[in-house]
Amino acid sequence: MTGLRVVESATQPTRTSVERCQVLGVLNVTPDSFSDGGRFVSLAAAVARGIELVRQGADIVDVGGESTRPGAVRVDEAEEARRVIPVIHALSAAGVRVSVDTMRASVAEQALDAGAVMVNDVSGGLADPAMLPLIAASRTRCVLMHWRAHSEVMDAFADYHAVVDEVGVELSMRVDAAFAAGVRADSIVLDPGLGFAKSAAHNWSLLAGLPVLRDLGFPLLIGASRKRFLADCVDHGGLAADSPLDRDDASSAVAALAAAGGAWGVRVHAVAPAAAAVRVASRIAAAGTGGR
Ligand code: PMM
Repeated sequence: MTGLRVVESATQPTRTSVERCQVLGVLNVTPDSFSDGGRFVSLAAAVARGIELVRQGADIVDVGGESTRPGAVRVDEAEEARRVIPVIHALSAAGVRVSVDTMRASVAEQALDAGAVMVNDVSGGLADPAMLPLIAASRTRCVLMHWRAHSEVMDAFADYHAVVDEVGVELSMRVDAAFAAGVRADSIVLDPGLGFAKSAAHNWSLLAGLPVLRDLGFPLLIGASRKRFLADCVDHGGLAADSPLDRDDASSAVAALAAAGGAWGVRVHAVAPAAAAVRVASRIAAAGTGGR
């Protein structure tokens, strides 16, 4: 595998097989996200949903104010902040661990001030040159996701010869950029970015390639929930169309398998079944290490 760098595990946060995979519950405060857009746009509805996600088993609530579905047009910075900051403030004040799903350093900074404990940047620091320096200065945990272009045009970039290797190399480049900005190794979580400039076949290959991506030496987050490629696995009972909500069972199956495969976390909309799935994986892993 040329170019794919494996980081020495001694300097990286390690995750033993019995630690439980983290569940990130998705809270999109957007009018237009593909599966939950428009449901939680009022502050009260969004906060109530965030608390409900924790009750269902979310370890972290991932709050986003900008849709990244294929073809989505960007919102401006002020509008994104207006959507997410009050929600993050209220949830953090209620004791919820919140991450902010944003590509903008200014929004991330306001979110950290409002109590967020993690920054989830789907562009891996590519969209805003101020993001990695902010992560370094704040010493906050960050998710660097594999990303090639903004959602409006990303489908044109779904071109790979060997998707797992190429995503690994491109993630390693983001790690290098993060290190150059002063980000600490133990702050970094990597994410292959399922659905972002990826075809269905690419997404399946990346899931199959989880062990290769783990060899990069960083915790891995997997975001398959409700994505279009899962429609293949859904029996529509004879109906032609499916909706994103029909993909929750398949999403939970991916959560279980990702957890069993050593993922640090899964990002899901339907938290309760995914929380059960990762706990099942954790029980099996624990039994396997000491039950004989
Ligand atoms: N997917 C979406 C949004 N944010 N963040 C990470 N780290 N990984 C993902 O796969 C990811 C993400 C798009 O899904 P949504 O519109 O349902 O939130």
